[in-house]
Amino acid sequence: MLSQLQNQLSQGYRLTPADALSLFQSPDIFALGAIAEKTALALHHQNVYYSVNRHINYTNICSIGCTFCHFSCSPQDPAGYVLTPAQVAQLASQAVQAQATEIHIVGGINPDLPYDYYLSIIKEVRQNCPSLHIKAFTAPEIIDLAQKSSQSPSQVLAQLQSQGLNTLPGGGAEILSDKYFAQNCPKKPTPEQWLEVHRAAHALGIPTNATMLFGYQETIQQRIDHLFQLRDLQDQSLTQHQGSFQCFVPLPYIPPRSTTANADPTPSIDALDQLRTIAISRLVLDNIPHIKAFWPMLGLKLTQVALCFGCDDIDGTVTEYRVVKNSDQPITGLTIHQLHRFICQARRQPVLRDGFYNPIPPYNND
Ligand code: V47
Repeated sequence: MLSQLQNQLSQGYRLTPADALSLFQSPDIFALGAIAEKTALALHHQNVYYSVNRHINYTNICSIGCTFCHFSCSPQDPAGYVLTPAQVAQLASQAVQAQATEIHIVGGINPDLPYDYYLSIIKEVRQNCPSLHIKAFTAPEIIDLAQKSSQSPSQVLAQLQSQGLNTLPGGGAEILSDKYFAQNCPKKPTPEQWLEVHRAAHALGIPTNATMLFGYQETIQQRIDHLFQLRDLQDQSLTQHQGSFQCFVPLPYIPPRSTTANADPTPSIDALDQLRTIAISRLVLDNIPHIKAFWPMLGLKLTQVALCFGCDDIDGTVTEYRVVKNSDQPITGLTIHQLHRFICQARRQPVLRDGFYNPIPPYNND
């Protein structure tokens, strides 16, 4: 199958779910990777996109309790925190001083935070940082806001947009399967609600991202179904709406620190499975322009390899990352210089981008 696939794809053939299953079963990881790499090169040439950005988590208090999440804590937990909108805006201003062009703001589903709190975050960041790209709030947060304000997700999105929201991040999709959600995150807004929020955002002209959490309890068939649901929604959005998915972000499951530190040195999800999943994502999602290797979760070494398996984006400098940890401290960011060197080592061209993937003239830092 792999020997013919490259030709078929170049003639516009679209993979079927059965094709994707055979690719997951194929032992030839390098042939698969080469096809995904060619596909990415045809779309983006040598370019690898990055942003100067900061991830801000305004609260870790969450009432949802997903079994895979080691970031959140219950409303009663003393380790819980909430940043005020002014504190979020201050972090955003600091990021701008450090040349950031994009901010990624997400948090837990905190029952004590009122609707106005979220509007104030966007409003205050926008007032303090007029030209900063604001990517904020996952689909479950938008559903929570709709419930808090007795509005539809579309009305909430329109209000956030009017305050200065630019795009939505892709979190909260996990594996888009009712059965998976019932097992691992029964209190979370459903897969259909996740799709509804992204559909509504696209209808309002708000571009969004999509994630897939893989390597945690799901079957290969569920991964495939997830990818095809995204491809179907994107087909609709591209024909009917102004907005669409800009980027797909495959997120490998990271176990809690205590598990990482135990006697078993083998990772819970193997590197080849991660690369295979990334390559197949590139091939199935033929209508989503960018595939992101999110280095805080993939790790830097595998991120570099992922650039040869279909990825063309590595998120950015990040500054700090709290959702998963590789020590007791948050993951700290990379400098622009480090990102450049890292991308060049993979024989790719670093391209600083804005939040809509427009290239920004690079800083003179080589
Ligand atoms: O929705 C939670 C996942 C997501 C774990 O849109 C975990 O550009 C691995 O969505 N191991 C949040 N993953 C992160 C996210 C994201 C990250 C980077 C860029 C973008 C983007 C989006 O992280 C959650 C969940 O699916 N997650 N726990 C874990 N232990």
